[in-house]
Amino acid sequence: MARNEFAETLYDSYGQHFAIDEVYFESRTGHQHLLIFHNAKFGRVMALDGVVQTTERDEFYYHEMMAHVPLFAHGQPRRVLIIGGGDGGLLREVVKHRSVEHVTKVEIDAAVVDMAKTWFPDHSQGAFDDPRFHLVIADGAEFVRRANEAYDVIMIDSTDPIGPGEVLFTNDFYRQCERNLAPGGIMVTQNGVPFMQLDEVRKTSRAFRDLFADWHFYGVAVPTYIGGMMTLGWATQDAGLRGQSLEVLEERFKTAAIATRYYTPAIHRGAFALPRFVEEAIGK
Ligand code: AG3
Repeated sequence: MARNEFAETLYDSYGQHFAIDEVYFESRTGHQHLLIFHNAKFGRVMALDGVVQTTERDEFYYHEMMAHVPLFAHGQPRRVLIIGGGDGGLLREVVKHRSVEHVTKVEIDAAVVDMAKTWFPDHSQGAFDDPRFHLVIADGAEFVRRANEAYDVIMIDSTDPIGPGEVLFTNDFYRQCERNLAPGGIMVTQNGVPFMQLDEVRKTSRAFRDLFADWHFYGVAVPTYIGGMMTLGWATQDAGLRGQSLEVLEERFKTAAIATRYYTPAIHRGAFALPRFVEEAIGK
């Protein structure tokens, strides 16, 4: 393939470029444009519609923070729902928790799951074959509208709100998720890089305000989600879970004996401290 550079198209006047050593896969899947290539610094890279979704080298920042913050804050998560996350990296972290008995993952694009199994085996590390795991290929918004479940944690591992991911940022979608949470349940969301996408966090905060007794955002600076830290949304009816003490988190983390490369209980606590401009945008 006569192509040796990938230029991300997420932002108009600023962006990141990757040298491509080799293109492994490229296609229009029916839902989106999928590209998988190799880069010397980041290893295998997956882009959807011109936007980097995940890379072998830095995926652990995002997947560990999206999984372990709600799961350790909850304490006894048994039922987990993942919307999106076709690459399986988030699922890998979720199934490390022994209390989890059931994980459903709803992915709109079967091609992403298939190609991730082929090209990103280190993301899922066998998690797609875990007996607790159920894969549903469907529209996530449709799924939660029809579902009548009680999940302990719902994780929205979405693309940006452009194309198939757009509906996963609407008030109605968040309302349907809330309806499918068990008492003490927590929802976490991918909410963009606030320096670049402040409106996303602002819009989501307005929706959360109407629906949840306790909501906030927490940060993680993922190298290939350029523009500084990304915000992940936090929403629950249980106001005690966000402030879980360091002692409790340390104890749970130790007992779980889960090996991490980014997550620590101290980072968990600190991640909820937000820059002033983000606090202002979300009205706190
Ligand atoms: N989905 C989040 C990609 C967000 C990219 N957005 C951005 N850089 N603003 C990742 C899927 C990983 N499982």
